[in-house]
Amino acid sequence: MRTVTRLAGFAVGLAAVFGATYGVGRVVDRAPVVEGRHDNDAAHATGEHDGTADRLPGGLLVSERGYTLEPVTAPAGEFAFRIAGPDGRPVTRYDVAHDKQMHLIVTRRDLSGFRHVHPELAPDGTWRVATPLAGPGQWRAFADFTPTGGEPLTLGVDVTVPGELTERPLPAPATSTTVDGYTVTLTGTPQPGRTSSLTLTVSQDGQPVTDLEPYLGAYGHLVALRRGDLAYLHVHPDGTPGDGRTRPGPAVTFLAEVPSAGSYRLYLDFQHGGRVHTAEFTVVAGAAPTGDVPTPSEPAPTGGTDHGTPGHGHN
Ligand SMILES: [Cu+2]
Repeated sequence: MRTVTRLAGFAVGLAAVFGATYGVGRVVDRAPVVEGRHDNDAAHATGEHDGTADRLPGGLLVSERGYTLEPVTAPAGEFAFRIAGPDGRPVTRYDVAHDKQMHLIVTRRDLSGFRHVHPELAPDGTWRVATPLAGPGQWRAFADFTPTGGEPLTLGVDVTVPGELTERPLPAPATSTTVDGYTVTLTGTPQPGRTSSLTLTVSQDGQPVTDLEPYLGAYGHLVALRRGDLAYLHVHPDGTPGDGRTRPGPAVTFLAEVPSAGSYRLYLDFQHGGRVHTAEFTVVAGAAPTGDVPTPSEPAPTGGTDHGTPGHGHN
């Protein structure tokens, strides 16, 4: 099927998504949230018509539009890389998006070991961070960034950490998980080719958490990785702190559209008690409805709708 990746309220197509949401992040950093909403709407509107939905999901390529992710040999305990620009030289100027110039996400190829960290940029263009690679395995590292003067990009590269490998089966789909003493519940099921609302609800000791803390300009960050190729979707909530309608929990709602049927691993980063926690879920898009499938509130988007029929998974 066509690779169609849309996020209602944000944009169509991953590149457009990053542009739109990162644009919001920049604006929100300076506080005028209302303009952020306009950014969203504008990006969404243009995305409907400019064909960007045909772009590949992010993270599948090590080099795209002239930019290349290059791991750099680093001392033990450190992970380092550069982004080579169209002129072949390391990029040293980046736009801030969601409070950071660089977001580095890693998982093993089996979708275990997820970490989302923020490296430091050296003047020569080398990014360094205490290694997020937690042990042996075949890892995928995603660099999510916007070079100054360029478009947002997510590049991916494989990294092998030698040692005894233990393949971890993908956890079964579930609608509830626990992390660091929090229980996080997922409602909603992604449907390929159309918009789905995903709501994650956080509780602690049986009580709803109503004082989530903004983390990188939002009450939650959701990354979705597709099983099989680790196509990368970086999704953001429907609403931002301080916009007058978005509450600090217990629920954080995302609007997402996955590019195809299949299994995805969702990683929700949220901050509470001064710490960032990551809740993980396996979801199956395009699975038979379980009686709990939300009804889209708007007409199905063009381009791929005919193939996203619930009940026809293509695993
Ligand atoms: Cu980040």
